[in-house]
Formats: sequence, C-alpha cells, structure tokens
Amino acid sequence: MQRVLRWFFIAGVLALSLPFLAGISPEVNAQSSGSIVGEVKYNGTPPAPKVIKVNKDNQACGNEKTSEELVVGANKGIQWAVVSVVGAKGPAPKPAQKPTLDQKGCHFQPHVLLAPVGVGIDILNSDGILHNIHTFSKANPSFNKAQPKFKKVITEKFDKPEVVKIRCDAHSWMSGWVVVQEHPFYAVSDANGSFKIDNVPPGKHKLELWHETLGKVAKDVEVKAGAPTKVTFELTKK
Ligand SMILES: [Cu+2]
Repeated sequence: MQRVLRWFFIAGVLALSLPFLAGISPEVNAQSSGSIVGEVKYNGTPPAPKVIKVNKDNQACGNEKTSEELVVGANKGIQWAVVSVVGAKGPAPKPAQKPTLDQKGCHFQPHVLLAPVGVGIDILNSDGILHNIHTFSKANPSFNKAQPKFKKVITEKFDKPEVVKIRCDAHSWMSGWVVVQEHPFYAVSDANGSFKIDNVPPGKHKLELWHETLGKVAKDVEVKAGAPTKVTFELTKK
C-alpha cells in the first residue's frame, strides 16, 4: 500500500512540474511575448453592400443574399480582413476544436475561415439540400465534391499555406475563403474591424493585411514584451 502511495506522489509531482520543465507555462509566455491589437477601417464612404437575387432552392436559401465581399460596420470597421505577421516562425496551432466551415442558409459560415496547415477542417452541410464545395487552390490540391443533404460532414486538410477561394457549384452566389498558415501569428477582423494576434515574439515585424476586394497592405510594427502594440489599417476601394 505504501508503495502505491509513493508512486502516486511521484506521479503527481511529475505531472505538476512538466509544464514548467517544458517551458509552456502561459504566464512565462505572456511575459516574454507581446500582442498586436488593431482595427481595420474604411476610409471614405463605403459602397452599399451588393444584394444577390437567389434563383434556386429558395426554401433553404431565401430570396436574396447580401454579398460578404466587403462588409463595413456602422463604425466603418471592415470585417473579414486577415492580418498576418510576415515570416513569423512558430508551430501551427493545434486547435481544441476542428476549424469548421458550415453551409447554412446557402452561404459559407464563416465567410473567411482560418486553418492551420495539416489540420483537417470539417465542412458541414446544415441545409437539407445538395451543395457542391469547390476549392480554387494552387499550392494545395483543389477539390470539387458534391455534398448531398445526407452527407453532413466532409473533412479536408490543407498541407501548404495558401489563401484558398471556395465556391459552391450548385449555388453561384456562394463564395468564401480558407486562409491556411503554418504559424499561429494571424487573425481575421470581426464585425467591428477589430483583430488581435497573441503571443508574438518581441521585435520588429512586418504585418500584411489581405482583404478579398481591397487587396494587400503592409505595415511595420515593433512588438514589446508584455504589452499590446496598437495598429490601424485604413483601406479604401481603388
Ligand atoms: Cu451550395
């Protein structure tokens, strides 16, 4: 009995000390790295969102869709812009949950999905109709798969970093993006145009913003340990 107790004690001490030995304590990480917090703003008067008439499967899809190729909020924040630290090194994150791309109400949700390299993404069909997912990739093999209503999940993975356009061959208005990176230092802007990149190594970095219709913008930043670096991107239609 005593031997068993001693074994439990040793195992307990080992379990508690392992994260410190491996240097993965979150506190250590937060102090030795910084974060980049920012906003993506539309400069000027944003164009009215495009409205697309739906000519098929109206019961599931509705009668019209608002295009998400340029989403500008009330405060002029631009959604769906991806900001990345260029040349960053770091392991691709292992997400707790698989990145998920849903086809719901005949549009891709989210419109821009972030996915680490080599991690499968679940492509769901929440609509009771046929969708056909089609990717337009170059670095990764492209795929084109029918997803009938009974096929609720297809899992696909991307092994190379790439911005991949996706469409549905059954519904011409459905379009979205999967942005695949090999490091964790990137983020997508939310409905207010805000984004945050955590655990960035201190030092000078180049940031690159990508937006599907407004293009690419680069910016230099300096990240300090334990503090957020604030960045604002102002974009306009060319
Ligand atoms: Cu579809």
